[in-house]
Amino acid sequence: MNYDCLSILKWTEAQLKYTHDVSLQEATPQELHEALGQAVMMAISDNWNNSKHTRMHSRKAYYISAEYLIGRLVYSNMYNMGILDEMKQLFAERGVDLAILEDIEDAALGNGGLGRLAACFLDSAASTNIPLSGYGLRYRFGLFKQKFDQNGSQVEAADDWAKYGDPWSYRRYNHTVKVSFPDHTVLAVPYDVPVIGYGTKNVGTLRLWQCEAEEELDFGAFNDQDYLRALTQKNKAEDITRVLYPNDSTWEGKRLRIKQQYVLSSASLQDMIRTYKSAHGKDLSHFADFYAVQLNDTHPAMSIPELIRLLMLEGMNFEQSFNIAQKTFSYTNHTVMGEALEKWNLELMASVVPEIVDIILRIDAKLKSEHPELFIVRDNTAHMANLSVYVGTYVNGVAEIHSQILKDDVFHQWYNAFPERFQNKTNGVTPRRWMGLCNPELTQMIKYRIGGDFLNDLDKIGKLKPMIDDDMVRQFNAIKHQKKEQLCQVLQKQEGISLNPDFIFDVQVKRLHEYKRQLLNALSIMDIYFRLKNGELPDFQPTVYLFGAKSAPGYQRAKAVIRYINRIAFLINNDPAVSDKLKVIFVQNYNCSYAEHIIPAADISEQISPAGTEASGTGNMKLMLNGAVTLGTLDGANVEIVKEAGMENNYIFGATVQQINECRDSYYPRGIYDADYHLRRAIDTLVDSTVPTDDNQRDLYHALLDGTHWHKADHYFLLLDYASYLDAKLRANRDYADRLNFGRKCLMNVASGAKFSSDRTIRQYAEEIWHIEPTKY
Ligand code: 26Q
Repeated sequence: MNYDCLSILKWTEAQLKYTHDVSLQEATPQELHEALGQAVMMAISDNWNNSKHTRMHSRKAYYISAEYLIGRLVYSNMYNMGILDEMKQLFAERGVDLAILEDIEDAALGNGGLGRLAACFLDSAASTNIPLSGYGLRYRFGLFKQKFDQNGSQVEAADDWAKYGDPWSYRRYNHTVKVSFPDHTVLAVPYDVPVIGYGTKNVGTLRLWQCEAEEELDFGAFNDQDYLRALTQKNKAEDITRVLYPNDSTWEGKRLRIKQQYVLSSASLQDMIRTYKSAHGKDLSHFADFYAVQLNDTHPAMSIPELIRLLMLEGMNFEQSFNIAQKTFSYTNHTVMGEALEKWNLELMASVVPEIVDIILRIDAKLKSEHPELFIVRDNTAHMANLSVYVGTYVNGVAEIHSQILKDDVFHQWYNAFPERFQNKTNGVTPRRWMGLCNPELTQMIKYRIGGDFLNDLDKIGKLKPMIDDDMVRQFNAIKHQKKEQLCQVLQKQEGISLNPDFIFDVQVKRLHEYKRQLLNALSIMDIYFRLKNGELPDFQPTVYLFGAKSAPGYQRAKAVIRYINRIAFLINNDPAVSDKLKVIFVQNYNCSYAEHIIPAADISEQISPAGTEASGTGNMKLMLNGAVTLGTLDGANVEIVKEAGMENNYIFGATVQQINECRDSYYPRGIYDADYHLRRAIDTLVDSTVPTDDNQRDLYHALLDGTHWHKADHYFLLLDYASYLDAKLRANRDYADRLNFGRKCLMNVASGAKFSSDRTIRQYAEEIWHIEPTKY
């Protein structure tokens, strides 16, 4: 805190001078970013060092995650340091607009919710002085960049995010560790990223491992003029952290993925054992007294057998090592969908990590001797979630309803055996990035009204509630309009589209997945379009439906949905008959930075998964905090959002978990299709010639009405929920006409957001799972 902005500016100028020989005004955005980053790293270095030393001897927690979706760091780092405004000012005085750093690419070392949650947690731990560090992988290529071609199809491009350098990490070669496979040994080289707390001197650390070869060049091969062979070891090592797997919520068993997971697990645990020894000496029997490890889903679950293996190498027996591992680890589950749960074939695994398989088999034998009804290994397959429940202290879901489903369904037998292990930790988001940084206008308004900073104590935001009056609503509406104008400028620049900021902004931004039901949204838009053309909706308030989503590159159904939405967008946006009422935009390359522009501008937040499928959602929280009303099902954290903000201030529709379970066996979507003319007309556009169609769109049609060999018809209940969805959607649209009343609902959501700060979440992990205390400064 109290960073000296003028020094940072001077250092930036000096860096630019001696690395590129340019002035502040001449520098490219990339050069400026690099120099400013280095200057900021200098400014925080004492605090960072101090934070490491202060926590050296106390009990700490580690978050191990295969994904960290940290986004762009330059603004958020300066924001958390409390210097962003002053730095902008200083640069502006010298003729440089810091907005040029909008050109800097995101660090997207994650797919979606799970990766962004990890980033929010680190921000919150740093800001609340909780001694938590992160371990992850430094992928050379992050999540692919997305474009749409002429057909409206998603096209992927490599995301070489660090091609201009990465000023936000230090390479710490001296802490390199070795990780061995049967056919080669690789180096895992750590890169440390500072995690700057807001309103504190505390700076946490995210340590990302990058794989490199022990010998970069095989001189024998080189001398034989076999240049390709001379580089094989280098490539083989670097392949491991070359690319982030772009799947979200579907599991794929790949050799390279096991290698990634093992490097993450082994390198992190070797590193923890090294730091343990330097702080507490050689006797590792107290390991679990000083270290708590949180597994972000099962992606790092090989850490469990790896810790056991490492402790046995240090001379402990299996039982002792097992007990330490059991006390050390806890596991967070992020999905209930069977196809997403990691299950590794044992032969495949044994060909990559044979010693890990041996230990898993020993753990499985122990389990079966104690609990014959349970298993980790079955049909030659290791179930990583079961391993994580068995060799762990706690297992948690990420929203109340999700944690309940874990107990009732997914881990029912495990719950019977170990009821005390099951917990809930409802997700949260960092209010610094998702309010303070992306919506300074709203933040200012609230600060002024409740008198003082609330971004590191979001409970204070509740003070707004009794103060909401027409005057505040008008001010809120004006701010919302301003955020829409800003978004319109971004959309003009990024997509070449002009929009009217007076429209309702109805937003669905999240990964593209069948269970998230972007297709349901699209079908309702087609229905509304036809009705508008027929003059059936005379009072319809002009609305833009905005989508942002990436599909896994091999997920044909999801890609067909993207194509379909782009095609209806083309149809609707070019139809003069509705041009003053309806627009559809699918933005390209939706990412963290795009989210920071879209979310503050949203009026309506679409959270429309069938009840019981979305573990929590976190976009729903970001949108709520920025004053969008939720148009959603009783799923994931939506349940808690409307509990806090009131059903009457949101638009809830659709079947409940119970209702879905009750109707599942007799569900007959074709009956609904036959009985509902409007719905039928919308669904038919998947196969008739209203928009260009193709085999994949026909496949969507048949999946809805006929089913496939692996799923019954309409597996995600679009038709079941359609009528109540359209009803809620049109109700929200009608309500918007009363601007004061609608604005009041929005503000009630803002004022009810306290629970959804990840500061609350991380404190609960610290108290109820890790049993650690904030560091005192
Ligand atoms: C696994 C194996 C092989 C390849 C890929 C994967 C993989 C990768 C990422 C599987 C799943 C994911 C990501 C899951 C995810 O983001 N889940 C979301 O987590 C959020 C944070 O808890 C929740 O809010 C969302 O509801 C949940 O969908």
